[in-house]
Amino acid sequence: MALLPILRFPDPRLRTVAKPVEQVDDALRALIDDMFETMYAEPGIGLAATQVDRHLRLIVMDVSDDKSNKKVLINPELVASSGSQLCKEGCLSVPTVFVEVKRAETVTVRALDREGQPYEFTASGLEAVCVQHEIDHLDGRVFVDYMTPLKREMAMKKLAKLARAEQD
Ligand code: GNR
Ligand code: NI
Repeated sequence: MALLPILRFPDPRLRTVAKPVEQVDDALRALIDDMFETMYAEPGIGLAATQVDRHLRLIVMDVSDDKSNKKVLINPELVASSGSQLCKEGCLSVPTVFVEVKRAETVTVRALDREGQPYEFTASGLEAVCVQHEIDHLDGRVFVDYMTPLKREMAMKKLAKLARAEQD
């Protein structure tokens, strides 16, 4: 197992549109394990392969406090969504920045699990937010895209300052 480096906004690689996974094999499962380890270490509630510079349609998630709700989503598809909610979102690729984003309240997702078996689940609340946030990553979108230009400019400056502070 290994901790993987996470790409930081505005890294252009975060704009890559991920390709479907063609084979669910041991190599992919090793990546899944590393992604969970990285997500829990941060800590975060979700991680898209895009964020670790692997441009495959793969997401790991766990919105629980006790590692009891692990989900692997391979080639996820949003099959239904309804309602709306506002959630203050954060992103491991955009540290220290939090923004309210309007998302669907409930989503139904079809995906493959870590054995390559298809399954479907319905999520609401924070878990639904997380699914939508992660699928955005797979499509090259980052939550800062939903900010007003002024707020986005402020966030960019904050991130640049943080990056400088980390260098010293
Ligand atoms: O850890 C995370 N927390 C979070 C909180 C509110 C809305 C979305 C998220 S996802 C984020 C992890 C991450 O960046 N996933 O891509
Ligand atoms: Ni994110």
